[in-house]
Amino acid sequence: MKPMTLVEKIIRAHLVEGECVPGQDVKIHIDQTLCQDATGTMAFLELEAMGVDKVKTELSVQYIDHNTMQMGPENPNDHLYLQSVCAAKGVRFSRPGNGICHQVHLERFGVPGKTLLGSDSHTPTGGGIGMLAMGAGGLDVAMAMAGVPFKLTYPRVVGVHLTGHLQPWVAAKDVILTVLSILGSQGNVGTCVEYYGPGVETLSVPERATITNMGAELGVTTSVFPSDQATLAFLKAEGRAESWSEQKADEGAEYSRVIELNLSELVPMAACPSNPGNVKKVSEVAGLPVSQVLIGSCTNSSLKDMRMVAKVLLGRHVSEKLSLGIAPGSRQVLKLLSEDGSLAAMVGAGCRILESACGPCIGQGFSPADGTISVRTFNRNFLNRTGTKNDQCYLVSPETAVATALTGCLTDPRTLGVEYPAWQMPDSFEPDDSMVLAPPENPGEIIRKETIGEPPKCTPLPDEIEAEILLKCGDKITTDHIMPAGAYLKYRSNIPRYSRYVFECFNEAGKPTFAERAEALRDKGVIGAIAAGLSYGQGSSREHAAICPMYLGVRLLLARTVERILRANYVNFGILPLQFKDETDLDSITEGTRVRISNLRAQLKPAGDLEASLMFADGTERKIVLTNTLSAEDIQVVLKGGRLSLD
Ligand code: MIC
Ligand code: SF4
Repeated sequence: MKPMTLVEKIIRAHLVEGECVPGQDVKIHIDQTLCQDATGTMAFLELEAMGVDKVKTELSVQYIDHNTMQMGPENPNDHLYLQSVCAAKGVRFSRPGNGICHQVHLERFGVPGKTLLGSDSHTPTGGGIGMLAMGAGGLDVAMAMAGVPFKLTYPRVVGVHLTGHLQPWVAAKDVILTVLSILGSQGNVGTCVEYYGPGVETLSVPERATITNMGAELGVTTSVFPSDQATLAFLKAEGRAESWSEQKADEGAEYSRVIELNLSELVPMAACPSNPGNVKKVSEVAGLPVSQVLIGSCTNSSLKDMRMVAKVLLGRHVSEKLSLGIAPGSRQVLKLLSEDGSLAAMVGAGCRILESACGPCIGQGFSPADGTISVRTFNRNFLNRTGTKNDQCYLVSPETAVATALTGCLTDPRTLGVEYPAWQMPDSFEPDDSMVLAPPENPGEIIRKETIGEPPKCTPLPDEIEAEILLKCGDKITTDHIMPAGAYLKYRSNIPRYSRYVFECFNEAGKPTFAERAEALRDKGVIGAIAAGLSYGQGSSREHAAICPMYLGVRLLLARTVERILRANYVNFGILPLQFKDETDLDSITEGTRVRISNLRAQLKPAGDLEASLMFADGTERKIVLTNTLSAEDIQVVLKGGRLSLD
C-alpha cells in the first residue's frame, strides 16, 4: 500500500462510508465530542429534539467557559440546563472556573489517534497531540453524540516540513503566523495541514497546540502533529501515560503541497488589524503606542506561556501607558502559577488577573478605548470583536505581548535586553478533576428556566423561488459580522431576541436594521437572500450565524465562495448556499435585486449548475448560472428546510 499521511491513517481507521479521494465526501466515526456553553445549549436542545436518550460516543464533555460574565440570569440559566442535561445524557460537565474547553480537553481528555468533534472552531487544538480534531456546528456535534458518523470532504493534505529550532523570543505563535502569511486565511477549504520533519521534536505539546489551534484561521478542516516522545512526556505529566500511542505519517508519505519551514529562521510576527491573515514582522510595526495587552485564550494560555510571562515580569513593572490582563487557560495552570510564585510576580508587576475563561477574546470585558491599539495573544482580530467599534487589534506571541506590556509600545521581544527564560516541563501537572462532574447513576430532572427557548424549525424551500437581496457584502465576511457575540452572548438560547443583532455591524443610524428589513420581507411572504464575495463565513462554528438569519426569513445565499462550517450550518438549518459560476455576476447585484430560480428540485444536482435570473429595480432581467458544492444528502436536507424541519 502507498505510504500514508497521518491524516489519511486516522481517517481510514475511522472510515464508515465513502472513498478516500480528495474532494469526495466521506463519513467517519467520531470517538469524542466537546461542547462549550455558548454553542452547547443549542446543541443539547437539538440532541433532545432528536430524542436521544444517552450519548453513544466514547467520551463527550461539556465545558462552561465562554459565558461566564453572568450579567443577568440568562447564562447561569444555560449553565443549570447544561449541567442537568449532561447528567441525563451521560456527558461529563466541566464547571465554570475549570478553564477553556480546548486547553482543558488537551490536558485531561485528548487521546492521540482518536477523532474529536467540537462545537467550537478551535477544536483542532487537539491536533497538538495527534488527534484528528475538528470544529462543527452544534447540530453536527449533537448528531455525533447520537452516534451518527460525521461527513467531511476527504482532504488534500498540505505538509509543513519543519527543520531547525526556534530561537530565543521566537515562539509557536510565530510559526502559525508565518504559515498564515504563506497559506492565507481564505481558499483552504477541504485542506488539512500536517506538520512533520526533524523540527517537530523541538516543539513541546503546548507549542504544537498553539499551532494547530490557530490553524482554524487558515480555514482548513484541521491541523495535526505526530504523537511522539514529547507527547508521551506531556501525557505522563497529566497522569495519563496510558492514553499515549505513537502516531505518525509513513516514511515517504506524499503531500499535495510541501511548505519548508526552518524554525531557526523565524522571527516575531504580528497579525495586524483586522484579519489573522494580515501578517507582518513585529519589527515592521514596532513602536506603535498600545493601550492594552491581553495574554490568554485557547491559543496561548498554557503553563509554558504563563511561566515565561511571569519570569519576564518578575521584579519589573507594566508600563503606565497600558493595562495588562492575564487569563490562565485552565484551573490547572492557574493553580500551578499560584504555587510557584508566578502569580505573585504577575500581580507584583501590576497586571490584572482574569478568570480562566474566554473573556475578552469573545468581547466579554476589557474592550479597548476608542482609537487605541490592543495587543493580544489570541487567535482572532476580526473588526469589532473586542467590543469596541473600529478596533485595532494585533495578534502576537506571549513573548511579544509581555515585551510590549513593559515598554508601552509594540516591541520585538528580542530588543528587550532581557535573557529568555528557560522552560522545563514539570514531571507532573498535579492533575485534579474535581471540577469535572461525571454523569450520576440517577440523574434528576432537566432544569429548564424560562430563558431557555426551543431551536426554531423551518419549512421546506418552495420549488419556485423569488428571493430579494437584503444585503450585499464583500470578501471575508466572518461569523462575527453575521452574528456578533460579546455583549449579546447572553441571548444565545433565545433566538427571537438574538436575531435582532444579525449583521448589526452593517446597520446605519436612523435606518431600519437588517433584522427589521428581513422581518418585513418575511411577513410579506418573500424569501430573503444574501449576496457575498469570497470566503463568506470565516471564523467561528456558531450555528447562530445560520439559525438567526433563517429565523428572519433568509433562505438563500449567493456567494463567490463559502467556508466549510458555515456551509454545513446553512444546510442544517435550511438556507441554500449557492455560488456564482461567474464571479463577476456579484458586481451587478444591489440590495433589492430579486433572484428567481424555477424548478428548484429538478435543477439542484450535487455539485451541479443551475439557471437563475436576476431582476433589477429598473425592470431589466439577466440570466446567470449558479453552482453548488452540496452532496445529494445535503440537497435533501436543505430542500426540506434543514434537519429540524417542520416537514
Ligand atoms: C470564537 O472564538 O469565535 C468562539 C466564540 O469560540 C466560537 C464559538 C461561538 O461563537 O460560540 C468558535 O470559535 O466557534
Ligand atoms: Fe474561547 Fe477565544 Fe478560544 Fe473562542 S478563540 S474558544 S472565544 S478563547
